[in-house]
Amino acid sequence: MIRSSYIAHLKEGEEVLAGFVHEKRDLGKLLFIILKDKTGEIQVVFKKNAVSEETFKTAKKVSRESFVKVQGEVKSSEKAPGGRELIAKSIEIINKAETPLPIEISGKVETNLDKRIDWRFLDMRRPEVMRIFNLESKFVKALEDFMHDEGFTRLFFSRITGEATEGGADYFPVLYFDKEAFLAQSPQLYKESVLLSGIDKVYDLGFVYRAEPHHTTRHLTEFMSFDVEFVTDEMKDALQLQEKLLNYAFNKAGIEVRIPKRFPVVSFEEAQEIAKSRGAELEKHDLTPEAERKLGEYALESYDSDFIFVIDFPFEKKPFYLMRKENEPDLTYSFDLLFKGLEITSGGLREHRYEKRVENIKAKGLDPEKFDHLRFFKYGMPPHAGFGLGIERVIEKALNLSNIREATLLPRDPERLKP
Ligand code: AMO
Repeated sequence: MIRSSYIAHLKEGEEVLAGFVHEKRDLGKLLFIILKDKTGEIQVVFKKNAVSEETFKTAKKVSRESFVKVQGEVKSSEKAPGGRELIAKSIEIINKAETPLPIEISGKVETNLDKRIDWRFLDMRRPEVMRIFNLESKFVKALEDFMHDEGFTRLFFSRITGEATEGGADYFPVLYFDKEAFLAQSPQLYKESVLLSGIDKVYDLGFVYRAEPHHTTRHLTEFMSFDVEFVTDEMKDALQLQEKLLNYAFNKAGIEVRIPKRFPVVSFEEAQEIAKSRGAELEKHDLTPEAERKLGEYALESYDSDFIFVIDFPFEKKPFYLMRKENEPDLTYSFDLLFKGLEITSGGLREHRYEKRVENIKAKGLDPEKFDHLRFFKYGMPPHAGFGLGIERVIEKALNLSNIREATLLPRDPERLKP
């Protein structure tokens, strides 16, 4: 038996605990070890006269962050942190930690992020780091629960593809025998095409890949994309679905954010004006990161909301698969959702009509012959909409972290492939 209880669930009486030595204090005849596991910490007391000489010696020499098993009696104690302590009878060093530690994990001194990620699994022994990934796990479970309750089917789309999903650039080529292949930039063309089957609500969750040589706090080359697609002929259904989904998931995961039932919505044109009036540099056909931040401030000040939709983006900077507006073909039925001033989802109403879709591809200067999925669009494709949500960005913003890498277990960027 490795343990009789986790630390947070201890009852008074005899217990066996296993965990890491967080801290050691040697007072001569008394020795304190702060033992931690994933649930919490407890003070373990070794009294020289109450344990064997062997036990006391072992406790004295154990190095910080070693994995140990201790047996003893849990007693309530007013002086002990957390109101209880373990009076030790024995200790076993199951696996010792080398000294010195490669990074500081006591929380007393900050190690820089890059170094921490070099040692990610050790870094996770800090409760505030562990918390990030526990919250992510809860949040994702809530997303999935919601989708199932709403009648969505979870499908698994391949991440090896012969099609450049998002329009052509920024893909990782793969050595695939004698063929040209890429790591998928998104399951976009599959999640749309499958609607031909009769399944009318689908989601997928998995890594996607972008060979963007960015060195920013919001870009990864591999990120977890929550992809949703469903049959509808109105974009507003996709906005509403996101409102309900995010309200449910944040609430279920116990993450506190300013989230109204209905999110404010502004058009791209209005968004540009708002950002400009707040001093942001603009780009003609897209929101700059600075404009996104200004819109985040605007949403908070005007609507007490951490969320705001921007809709109707120019076709110029949006992918070919979006439907262009009937009377304003330079614009698309599209949206981005900003959370605390950062884009966390994008999507829209898609072009489901074969001929128009081909036109869109050509308008982007792309060759329809290169898009295998098009053939499915000839056989009764229903109108549809959907979106993709970047999990790491949501967690980063939800916890007010300053870099997407903080919210990514094993970040991949142009420099990093380890661990
Ligand atoms: P898009 O490329 O906007 O859309 O991506 C969707 C969401 O994914 C996140 N994201 C990223 N996260 C980390 N690093 C990156 N390099 C990165 N790029 C994007 C963002 C973004 O909002 N197929 C469409 C979605 C759709 O229309 O359904 C797509 O991939 O949170």
